[in-house]
Amino acid sequence: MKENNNRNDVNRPANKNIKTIAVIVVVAITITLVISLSMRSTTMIGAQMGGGNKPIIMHFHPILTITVDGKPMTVPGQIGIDPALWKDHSLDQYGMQAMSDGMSSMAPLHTHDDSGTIHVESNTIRNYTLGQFLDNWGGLNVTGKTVKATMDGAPVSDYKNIILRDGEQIHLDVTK
Ligand SMILES: [Cu+2]
Repeated sequence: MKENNNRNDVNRPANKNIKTIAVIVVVAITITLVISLSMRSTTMIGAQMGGGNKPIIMHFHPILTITVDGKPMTVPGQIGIDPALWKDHSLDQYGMQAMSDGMSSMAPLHTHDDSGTIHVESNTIRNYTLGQFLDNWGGLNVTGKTVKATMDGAPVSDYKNIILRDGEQIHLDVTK
């Protein structure tokens, strides 16, 4: 009995030490995780922000297709990026500013390719309209023409005021 008690007396501090070490290890792992996660998010925000850029907090993709006199018209890529396809600059403050690594600035409403996908990428939560995108592009001449619009297949009377939303399919039918 006495021997057993002695053994327990020896074992107890050993168990305590193991528990203490385990707690230290868990705390150390937690601290390492928290630091690496916060560093990663800092890097990500830094990459998106560049020089004086606010982070992009709104990013979604409506789709625009156009026919002019019955023929499909391509909505070009680089609208709101290529200066030749970036006619209106009144919304520039909500987009990406030019960065020191050579990444060019982008309007909050822009295209990357000619698929009709509009990229809405904004540093501010706010509504954008199709009219704003068309002004920004400056490449669709509707003077003296009739524009019939649908949004997700349903007719829309005031196409310029269509509010851009993710996945929305906008079609403009421009005729003489
Ligand atoms: Cu996008």
